[in-house]
Amino acid sequence: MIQNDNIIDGKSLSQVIKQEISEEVKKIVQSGHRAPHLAAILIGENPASQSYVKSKVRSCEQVGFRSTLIQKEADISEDELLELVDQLNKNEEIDGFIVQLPLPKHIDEMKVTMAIDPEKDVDGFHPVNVGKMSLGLDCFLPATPYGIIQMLDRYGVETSGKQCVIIGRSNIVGTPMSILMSRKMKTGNATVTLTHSRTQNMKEELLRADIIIAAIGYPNFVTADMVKEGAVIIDVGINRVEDAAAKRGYRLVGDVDFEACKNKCSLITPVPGGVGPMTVTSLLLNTLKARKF
Ligand code: L34
Repeated sequence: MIQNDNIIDGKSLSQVIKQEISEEVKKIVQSGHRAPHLAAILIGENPASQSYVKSKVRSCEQVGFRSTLIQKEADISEDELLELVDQLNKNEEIDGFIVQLPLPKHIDEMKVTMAIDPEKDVDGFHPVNVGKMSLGLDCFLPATPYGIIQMLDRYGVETSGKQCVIIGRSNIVGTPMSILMSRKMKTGNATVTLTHSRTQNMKEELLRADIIIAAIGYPNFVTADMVKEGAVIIDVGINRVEDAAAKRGYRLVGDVDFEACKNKCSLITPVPGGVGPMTVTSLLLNTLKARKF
């Protein structure tokens, strides 16, 4: 990657990886096979979910994948959704699929996740994939953590023996990230601290960190006084903050006070253009992996 500042450019890196994926797709198609095919189920009208799923579909087109978007009203019953999942499990034309979260309150997210065939679970959310990840077995890694690992790897961030402090213990980011960063492998071997809402002395914990991974969904939570000189900062937060001056009426801010922290750290991911695009690209990598012959 071309580097002329201390920004980890997730948008550019995702373009590079998409280019690599499209080369693979060309080879698949040239050898007479059909291209990988991703399906996405989108329930309801959540604007953020709509925008993320749209970006996933657009990215499929960019790399030559087939994609199918299934949109349903927010009042769909849990049984209907489970039926839809079952159809996708059985559809041999579809290699992998996702159910975009969050789901409406009357639907049990874990029940739906557990209904997905683990071999088509390109989000890596099914307990079988989470279990395999914990044991270091081959599996689908959840897209956001997978994207972060690739950013650290391709920007040459040394993680072995480093202090990594993660903020947030969600099933889709904080918890899997803590497992991956402590694994005995390249871009792993870190000493991991998983902090959360009950953590005492958050500032003290963060000041020890060589690598900070912020995933709490609280705008500008990490301020410059909480960051050690030279630390690497990965900002997973995508918070919509009202802004009358902005075109869409809001702007996106991360969990980190970017402007203040960027002068103190050695590397930092921006929001937007950091972890978000890498999440989408990692989903494509999982779908490529799911394509079986
Ligand atoms: N099932 N649900 C399922 N799988 C996922 O992997 C997700 N996630 C998270 C929410 N729910 C999910 C996503 O897709 C978050 N997420 C996601 C995907 C893409 C982006 C952000 C979050 C993204 O592209 N962000 C852009 C800005 C987008 C905008 O303008 O709103 C960025 O540059 O950060």
